[in-house]
Amino acid sequence: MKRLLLTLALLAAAGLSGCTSRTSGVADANAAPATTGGSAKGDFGPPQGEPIHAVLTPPPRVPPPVNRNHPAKVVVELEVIEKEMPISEGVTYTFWTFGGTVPGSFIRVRQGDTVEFHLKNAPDSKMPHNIDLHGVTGPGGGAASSFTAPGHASQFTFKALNQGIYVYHCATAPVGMHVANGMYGLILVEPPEGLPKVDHEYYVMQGDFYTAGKYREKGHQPFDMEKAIDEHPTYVLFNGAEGALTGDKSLAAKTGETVRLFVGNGGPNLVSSFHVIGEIFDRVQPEGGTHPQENVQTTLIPAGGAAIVEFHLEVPGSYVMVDHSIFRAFNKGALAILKVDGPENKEIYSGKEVDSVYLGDRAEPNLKAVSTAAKAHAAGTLTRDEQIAAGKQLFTGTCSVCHQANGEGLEGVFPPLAKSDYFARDPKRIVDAMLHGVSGKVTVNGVEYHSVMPPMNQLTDDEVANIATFVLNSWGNPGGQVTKEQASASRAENPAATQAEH
Ligand code: HEC
Ligand SMILES: [Cu+2]
Repeated sequence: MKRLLLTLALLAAAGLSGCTSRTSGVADANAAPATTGGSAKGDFGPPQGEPIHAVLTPPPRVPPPVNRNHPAKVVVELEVIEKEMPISEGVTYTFWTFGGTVPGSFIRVRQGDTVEFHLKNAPDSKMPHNIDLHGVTGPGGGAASSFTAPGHASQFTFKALNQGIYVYHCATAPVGMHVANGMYGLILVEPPEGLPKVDHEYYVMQGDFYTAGKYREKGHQPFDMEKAIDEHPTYVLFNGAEGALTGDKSLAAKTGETVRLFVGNGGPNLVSSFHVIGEIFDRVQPEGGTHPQENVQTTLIPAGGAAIVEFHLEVPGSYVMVDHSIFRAFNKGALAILKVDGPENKEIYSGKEVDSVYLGDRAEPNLKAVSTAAKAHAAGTLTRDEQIAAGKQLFTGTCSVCHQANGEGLEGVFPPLAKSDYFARDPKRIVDAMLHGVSGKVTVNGVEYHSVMPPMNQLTDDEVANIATFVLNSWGNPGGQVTKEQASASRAENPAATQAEH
C-alpha cells in the first residue's frame, strides 16, 4: 500500500513538472525512474561498487533482501545438473535442474542491476541446456547466448530493467521436454526501495510431470512425450515432488506473522488456480506485475508466470496450498502445507480440526508402509503385520472420511466397521463392499442403514487386501488376513470393477 502511495506521489510530482498529457490516476511504470539515464524502464546508470556474488537458494528458501540503494554488478553462477530424485514415495524420476533442485535456485537482484550470468552444464550431463529469463530485455531472454554443452560454461550480461517476479527456464529443443523435466525457477527483481518487510518469504513453484507409469506407480519412471503433448499429466506438483512441502517439510509460521509467497508456475502445460485453504490473500501481485490486488481467494498463475502473494496469519493450524483444479490436488499431488503455530483465536475461528478428513493420506507423506508392503509382496515375503501397517495408511486416505478414523461410523449415516457383525463371519464381505460398493438396506449390529457406498475399484488388489486385513485386525474385530488373490477373485465377479493398472 505504501509503495502504491509512493508511486502515486511520484506520478503527481511528474504531473506538476509539466507532464500534462498523462491521464490522472493511471499509474505508469515508466514514470518512477524518469529521472535516470539510458532506458525509460529502470536504468539507474552504471553499476557502482565492487561486483556482488548473488546468494542463490534452493526452494522453499528465498535469498535475503538486496538492501542496497544503488545499482551494482551482480554475478550469478548457476549449474545445470541432471539427476535422479524421488517424485513420489517409492517413485524416482530423472530431473534436469538449475542448481540441483526443482524448481531451480532462487535469484534475487535489484532493479537497475547489471547481471553477469554464468551458466555451467555439469560434465556428466547428457544434454546441452540454456536459460531464458523472463526478466531479461533482449531476444530470447538470454537463450541464444547461454547454449551450453555438457562440461562447458557460458556467460552473458543483462541489465534488470523491469522490477517484478519472473520465471526462468531452459529453452533448448525440445523445449517442452526440458521444462517438463524440471528446468525452471524464479528471479526476483526488487523495486529500488525494496519490498515491504514481512516475517517469512517462501518460494513455491508448480509444475506438471509426465511419467510412463500411472500416478504413484513404483520404481523409476521415464518421461512420456505422448502424455506431455496430449497435456495429460501424471503428476501436478509444488516444488518437484509429492510431499516436498508436507509433513516435516511443511512451510512454517506463527500467528500474528505475515507471509509472502513467491509462487511460480513452470508448466509446461497447465495454468494454476493457486489457493490456500482457509486463508485469504490480503495482497496479490497478479502475474508478478507491479499493481497489487487485495482480498483475493484464488489467483491464476499462467504457465511461465508468477505471482507475489501476501497474507497475515490469525488462526493456528494447517493451511493447505492447492491448485484449485482440485483433482490435481488430491489425485496428482498438487498439495503443500503451511503449518501455523500459536494460540487459538476462537473469536475468528471456533477451532474444530477437519484437516485429516479433508486431506486423507495426502497430509503426511507417510506412504512408506504402503511401498514396504508392495516390495514385500513382490518378494513373496509379505507378512500380516506389513499388510496391517499399509492398510492403516490406505484406510486413512480412502475410508475414514465416512467410517471415521476409529471405525465407529456416524450414527444413522455411515455404519460402524468396529465390531461390525456384517462381516464378522465372512471377511469376503469387506472385500466385496470395497470393490462393488454397498447399497440398499443394510443391518449392522441391529441398526438399519439405507444409504449407498460407491465402489472403490480404483484401489489395486494389493490395496484392497491390505485395507481388509487392517479392518479385520482393528477395533475389536475378529482378526484374519485377506490376500491379493482373494481381492482379485472378488473383482472378477463384476467385470465393471476392472483392476486399476498399477
Ligand atoms: C463415501 C462414504 C464411504 C466411504 C469412503 C466408504 N464407505 Fe463403506 N459404507 C458407506 C455406507 C453409506 C455404507 C452403508 C451402505 C448402505 O446403507 O447400503 C457402507 C458400508 C460398508 C460396509 C458394510 C457395513 C459395515 O459397517 O460393516 C463395509 C464393510 C464398508 N462399508 C467398508 C468400507 C471400506 C473398507 C472403505 C474404504 C475402502 C469404505 N467402506 C469406504 C460409506 C462409505
Ligand atoms: Cu535444458
